[in-house]
Amino acid sequence: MRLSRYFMPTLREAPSDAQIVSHQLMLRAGLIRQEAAGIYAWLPLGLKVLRNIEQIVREEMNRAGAIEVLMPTLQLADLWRESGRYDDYGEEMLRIKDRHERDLLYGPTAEEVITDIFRSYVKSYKDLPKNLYNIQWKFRDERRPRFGVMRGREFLMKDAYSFDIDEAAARASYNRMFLAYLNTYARLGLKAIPVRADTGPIGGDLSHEFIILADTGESEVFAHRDLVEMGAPGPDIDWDGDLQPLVDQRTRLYAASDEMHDPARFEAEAPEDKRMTARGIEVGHIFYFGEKYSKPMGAKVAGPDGTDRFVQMGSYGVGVSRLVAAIIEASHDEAGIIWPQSVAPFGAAVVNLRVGDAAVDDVAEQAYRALSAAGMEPLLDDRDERPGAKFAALDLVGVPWQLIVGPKGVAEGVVEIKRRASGERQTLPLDQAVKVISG
Ligand code: 5CA
Repeated sequence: MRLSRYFMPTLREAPSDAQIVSHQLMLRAGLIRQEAAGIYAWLPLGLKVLRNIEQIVREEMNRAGAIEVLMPTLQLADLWRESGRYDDYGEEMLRIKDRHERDLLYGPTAEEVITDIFRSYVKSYKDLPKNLYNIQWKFRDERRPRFGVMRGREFLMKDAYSFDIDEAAARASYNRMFLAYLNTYARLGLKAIPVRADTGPIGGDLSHEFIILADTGESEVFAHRDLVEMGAPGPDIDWDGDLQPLVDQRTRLYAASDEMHDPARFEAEAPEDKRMTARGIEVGHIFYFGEKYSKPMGAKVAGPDGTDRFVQMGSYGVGVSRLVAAIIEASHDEAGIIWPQSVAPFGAAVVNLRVGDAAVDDVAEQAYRALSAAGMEPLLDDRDERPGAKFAALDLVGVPWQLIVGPKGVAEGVVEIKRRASGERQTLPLDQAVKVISG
């Protein structure tokens, strides 16, 4: 992409109502624009990052055996009357009437819709287990939308729903999601801590939140340090095998959010030097709730003995749009965003320091083509701007590498590369520079 033709509206100053650094940087770097309280338009750069995160979430869901569907944003109120949640959900639900005076709502989550789909088709235990997910916009009319996309009203969620014949099988489904979540966050460059959680309006008796540490987070977490340091299980585990030991290894170490915290247990289970109290951002939440929806909505399958039973369900949410902000909270400096390579909107930027100088333009074009050929999806800063302004903009938007082409280097047959995360610089011939960047 040539920056001279792109749409990357950066701002010198963040609007004064942006309180946390991720919100300030998302506005300044031209990732989002507020359209109404808690409702945002995604500008080109923000959309690229959102799509990259979405794709990693999708790949890890698929790897764990979940199957993608796409449910509508608008749902029939009648389905929610069946589950009993239509009245319970309260003011957070955006209620809409169509021209036939039928009650609709903008889905805040999709347990009812997926249960309706499931009950229409699946009739036998032989078709289980099933895990269906979608990545779709949700709406919750939050009382206090704030911090940009961190707590929006309209937000993108990955929500998965598992269906099993009995509790043991449902726990196996829960375990697959538990571990898939850890792998997902690791690929996003984040260290996520699974903590025991309250189930809230989703209901059920087994639940974990996934929290990444950040001072600006809305949740307080109490955790054993060994859990914080423990890595993700990695993609090569036996997804059809017994995952309980891998889950137990993590859940036996103390970790709780504020609502579930038990100070006496914390002290008993974690020695003083291992006790960590910190703030964090909830980037995922998983629930096992058994028959909570299948029973009132009549989602039954025939068991091996021929008698019908209600399916055991769980649901599993990832805050995809919130993750854009969460990654920035975890990875930025004074100059701007530092994207992990896996979600970066562009892999590298070629900075032409003297646009219009034939020799410099030529090397910049060569660099751009070589990085494109290496699959780096580069940005070419071919704007007629001062070098300082170019560096400031590229540091702000957080492209992981800058490849800098100036007249002096060109005369000597070299270019300079700078790694955004560390600021480390190297001067190299172009072909080697491309190798280092795409390495
Ligand atoms: N049905 C379940 C799981 S599919 C559910 O709705 N869970 S949830 O309420 O915990 O939401 C899942 C995730 O969505 C949360 O962990 C959070 O990361 C994200 N999320 C929730 N509310 C918002 C919001 N207002 N703005 C941005 N992200 C949100």
